[in-house]
Amino acid sequence: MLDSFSKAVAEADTQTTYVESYRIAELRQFIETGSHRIEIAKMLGQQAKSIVANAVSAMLTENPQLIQEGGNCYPASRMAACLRDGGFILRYISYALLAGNASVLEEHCLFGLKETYNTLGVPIPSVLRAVAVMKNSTLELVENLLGDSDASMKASLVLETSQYFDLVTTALL
Ligand code: PEB
Repeated sequence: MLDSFSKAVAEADTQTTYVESYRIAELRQFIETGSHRIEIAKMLGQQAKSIVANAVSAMLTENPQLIQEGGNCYPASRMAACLRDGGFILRYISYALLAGNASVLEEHCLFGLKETYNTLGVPIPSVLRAVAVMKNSTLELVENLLGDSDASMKASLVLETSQYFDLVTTALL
């Protein structure tokens, strides 16, 4: 599991060099975005329940068979597992945003997830739909949170957030 700093150091160590100047520039940019990353992580923690609940309920509205007998969100214990999974995914995305690096998301959440879902019969298209709704609402919340802060910094954090969601999708395809 890496963050922006450990990644730069590990890479330099492998090459037995000082941290290269383009990496130094990336670290400078990472530091400049630091307080925004903290704000985003805090906001996601506070909004997680509603982000997840809205996404799962949108998914269920479009596909109500999931909560009927035989559906993967039936009975309530499976529904709870589904909400919990949505929360896990969002939480690992918040860690990646804090770290400025996807490895925590990839190694601790996404690794083997597709296989787990296939084994359990969790319908992946429905997971993808819930993730897509979480992505849309999270991006909107991040945009609002960053308000009128520096436009390019805001754009790059929104893009980074969006890329972490895309990693989730790619891992499940
Ligand atoms: C991944 N999800 C489930 C299980 C695991 C995960 C390991 C099996 C064991 C258990 O139930 O705890 N666990 C989860 C995860 C991490 C982790 C992401 C990351 C750290 O440790 N069912 C649906 C929806 C979808 C869903 C489409 C969006 O119909 C999820 C929610 N996951 C779902 C359900 C189960 C499950 C388990 C319903 C229970 C399946 C079952 O018990 O048959």
